[in-house]
Amino acid sequence: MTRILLLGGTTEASRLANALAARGADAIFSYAGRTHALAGQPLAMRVGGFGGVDGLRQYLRDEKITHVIDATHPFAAQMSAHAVAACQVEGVELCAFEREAWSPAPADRWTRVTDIAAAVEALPKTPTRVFLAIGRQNLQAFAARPEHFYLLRLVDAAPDPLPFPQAEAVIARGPFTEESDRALLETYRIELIVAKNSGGEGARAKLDAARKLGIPVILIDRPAIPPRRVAGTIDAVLHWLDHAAPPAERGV
Ligand code: 3Y8
Ligand code: NAP
Repeated sequence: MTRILLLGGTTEASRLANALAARGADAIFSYAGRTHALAGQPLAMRVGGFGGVDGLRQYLRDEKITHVIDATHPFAAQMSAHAVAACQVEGVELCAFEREAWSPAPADRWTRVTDIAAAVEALPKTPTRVFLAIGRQNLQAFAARPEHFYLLRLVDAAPDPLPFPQAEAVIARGPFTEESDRALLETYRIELIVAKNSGGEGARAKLDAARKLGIPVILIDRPAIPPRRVAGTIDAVLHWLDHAAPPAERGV
């Protein structure tokens, strides 16, 4: 009997949840619980970490999960690594539902960097008005460059004071549109964007607006994730679900 754990937190995960609900799949949607007022899902939901690889293994056994779909964000590398490890040991089928990384159009003015620290390094030497569109978890690294003005976009209001003297935060939960992001860039007279190469549709509006306005972008590459099966479309995931090897006989 197929029982699915869907590791969510992206636009693609929400779309896949609808497709699974439409076919009456026995599936549980999992959020980390990173934000308040999480978007609802048409599946049973669980919220919060599993307690590392061992906690996830226990959960797979307790819930008799036969298939895990990792539809987490490309920067949720720890969750993805834990899913690879736990499914391997427990003999549970795993498939990632991952969106392509963004690649530049001719008019894009992108500087690709490998990680957050490299993005800080790549900031201009002269004071600049920066849209720091990387969320909340990695802001501390930019405290080293207080000379810039930072516009932040957070899902929830920042609990503690921001780690730099010149900053403003807008509170918004995407997906975003090109026109609203263009208005944001113009209102705050943004001269540079720092963003993650998240891929997908929900976060790319700011890059399309930047291209139209001729604003340069520092784009952070995705972290490495251990090898696993990857599907790029909902149909490919559903095909895998229907044809993946039956769950290996698991010891009691
Ligand atoms: C908690 C679920 C859906 C999913 C929507 C996508 C699109 C909108 C764009 C910008 C970039 C950023 C951030 C972003 C986007 C989607 C998608 C995406 C980027 C929610 C969500 C959760 C999170 C966690 C949150 C992080 C933060 C990252 C903001 C829900 C809304 C910057 C990533 O305050 C915090 O701690 C926020 C943390 C991880 C990155 C960070 O390091 O701060 N996402 N985002 C999920 C959970 O608890 O499991 O709240 O309902 C989901 C979405 N965020 O259902 O339609 O699919 O990518 N999310 C990035 O890509 O750069 C915003 O502002 O332009
Ligand atoms: P992460 O760094 O890869 O994971 C840190 C820990 O958070 C994991 O080890 C796990 O805790 C828990 N966790 C992460 N995703 C989970 C999920 N879907 N269900 C249950 N537990 C989860 O993750 P992150 O980057 O903080 O992302 C957290 C959530 O936000 C994910 O759902 C992700 O899809 C979403 N998101 C992240 C980004 C981003 O930029 N990172 C962007 C958009 C959406 P335990 O070790 O205790 O099991």
